[in-house]
Parts: sequence; structure tokens; C-alpha cells
Amino acid sequence: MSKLTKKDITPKELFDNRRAIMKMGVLFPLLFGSLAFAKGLKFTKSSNKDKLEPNTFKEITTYNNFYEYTVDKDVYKYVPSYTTYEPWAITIDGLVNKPIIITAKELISKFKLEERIYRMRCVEAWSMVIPWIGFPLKDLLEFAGVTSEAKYVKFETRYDDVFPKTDSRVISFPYVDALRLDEARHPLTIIAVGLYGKELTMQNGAPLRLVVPWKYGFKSVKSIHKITLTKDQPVNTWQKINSDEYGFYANVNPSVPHPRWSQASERKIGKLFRQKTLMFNGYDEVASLYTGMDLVKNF
Ligand SMILES: Nc1nc2c(c(=O)[nH]1)N[C@H]1C(S)=C(S)[C@@H](COP(=O)(O)O)O[C@H]1N2
Ligand SMILES: [Mo]
Repeated sequence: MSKLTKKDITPKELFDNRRAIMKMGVLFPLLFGSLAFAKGLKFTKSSNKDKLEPNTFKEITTYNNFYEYTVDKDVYKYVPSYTTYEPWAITIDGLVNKPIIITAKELISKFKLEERIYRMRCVEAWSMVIPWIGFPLKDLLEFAGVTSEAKYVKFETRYDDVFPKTDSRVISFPYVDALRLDEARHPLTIIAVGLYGKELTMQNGAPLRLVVPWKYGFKSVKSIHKITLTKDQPVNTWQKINSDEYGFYANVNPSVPHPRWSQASERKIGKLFRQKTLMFNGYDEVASLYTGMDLVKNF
């Protein structure tokens, strides 16, 4: 495994001194002005072959799970403006040819953005349809140069004063989740950077977050800070808390109930009646990833 060289690392102070960054934001509002408002993004529009009916922007941005801020759904009340968090550093390390620390902005600029209108199913039995803007995670893995020993990709959020309300009595931080490499490389798996044609809101995981539409929402780590390629299967945040209730795979599966509730149906936010939950959340094309696996054991 190659080591980080000085050249790969942008001065740490640039990222870690939040106060200095905030001061810069005050001193140079013009420089940072483009970040003050959700910027329109350039992207290829989705054909929406599935004819999914997206939830409203308001629904998607006012009903969220983001435990670093609060355990309630009104995360939008606690998030400061995105401006405060720039520049945001992303580390890509572990079993890669080219470990790197790069700003989110620069990283995003390397990929072609497209719209993906996906179902999102939370393990708590509610769901939404969200028009994400993003790029395939596969492209990022190619950029990083994954080595042949790598088997898993781990994603971590920050754990510092950018999340002032973080309460580690509920879950341990930083928030962590991971995918098997073939799941990570599946064309449906994306890194989302936008929503409804604009940059992500903080409550939805700005500046960039994972989206794995056939898995329960908790796999889709928000506000990614670190991506690590590993040989061993990482333990995710929810497994750590209760491995009888939350597994590594977390594929949406209506026939495997959560120990405390059924997963057979869901409440789509904004709808009066519950709807049936679909195997793999309706994304049957991923079934071949799990051929021969017992999905009751590997829940
Ligand atoms: N960092 C972080 N990422 C997270 C969470 C979290 O608490 N912290 N919650 C997860 C859960 S449980 C869900 S359902 C989705 C919700 O995504 P949304 O609010 O954009 O719909 O984010 C996931 N990603
Ligand atoms: Mo969730």
C-alpha cells in the first residue's frame, strides 16, 4: 500500500480551522458568494423510465434522518448554511494506488453529473422518491485506483464541531457504513451532490453523500469525509448498536421483518395509504449480486 506523500496533502489548517474559514466567509463574501445560495448544476436529465413520482422539495428537505444534528426528523431547523462548511476535505485512502486528500468541490468537478430519480426506503418503514443529481461511485473508484486486495469500501462522516449537536449517547460517531466492492461498483450506486437540479442541502448530506437505492436508507452515508478501501468487512454504525436488528447488507426485503416491526409495507411521505414494499426496493437488476446467499441470514 502506498503512503500519503506531502504532495497529496493540502495544508491541514485549511480544512480543520473552522473559525478561520468562517472568518474568510465574512471577509470575502464575493469569493464565497457562489456557495451562499444553492447553485444550479450541469447534468444529464433522467429519462425516468420507471415513471416515479418524486416527492416535493419541501418534503425531501424537511423530513430527514441525520443523527449528528438530532434524532428527530426536523433536521432542517438545526443545520447552518452550507457556506460555513467550505472548503470540505475528502480523504480517499486504504487499498488504493493514489491516496488523496481533496476538496469536495475539486473532486466533484472530475465527474459527469446526471439525474437519478430513485426510491428511498428507510428501515423505519417510510419512503420517498428523490430526484438526485450525482455520478456513479464506480467512476470515483476508478479515479482512486483500487488495488486487487480491496474487497470493501467504507464511508465515514466527520466527527468534529461542524456537528454541534452530536450526541454519542444514541449512536457512536463518526457515522460509518460500507459496501462490498461489487455493490459499490454497481451502476445504480451513486455519489449524490444535488437534488432537484441544485446543490444538496446540508440536511440531505452536503457536499456529497452515498445513495444505494436497493438498500435501507441508513446505508447511504451523508456528508462523506473519508472513503477507505479495505480487505475486511467493516462494521457499520447501526450494527455496532444492535447487530440483531441491523445487518451489514440491509437490502430492502419485504419478507424479512425488523425484529420490532414488519417490512412488508411502507408509508410514502405525502401519501394517505401505505404501499407494498418491493424486493430490493424494486431494483431487481441487483439480484445477481446475491446469488446463492441466504438473505434471511445476511439481512
Ligand atoms: N451521516 C449520517 N448519514 C446518514 C444518517 C445519519 O444519521 N448520519 N441517517 C441515514 C438514514 S437512517 C436515512 S433514512 C437517510 C436519510 O436520507 P435523507 O434525509 O436525505 O432522506 O440518511 C442516512 N445517512
Ligand atoms: Mo433510515
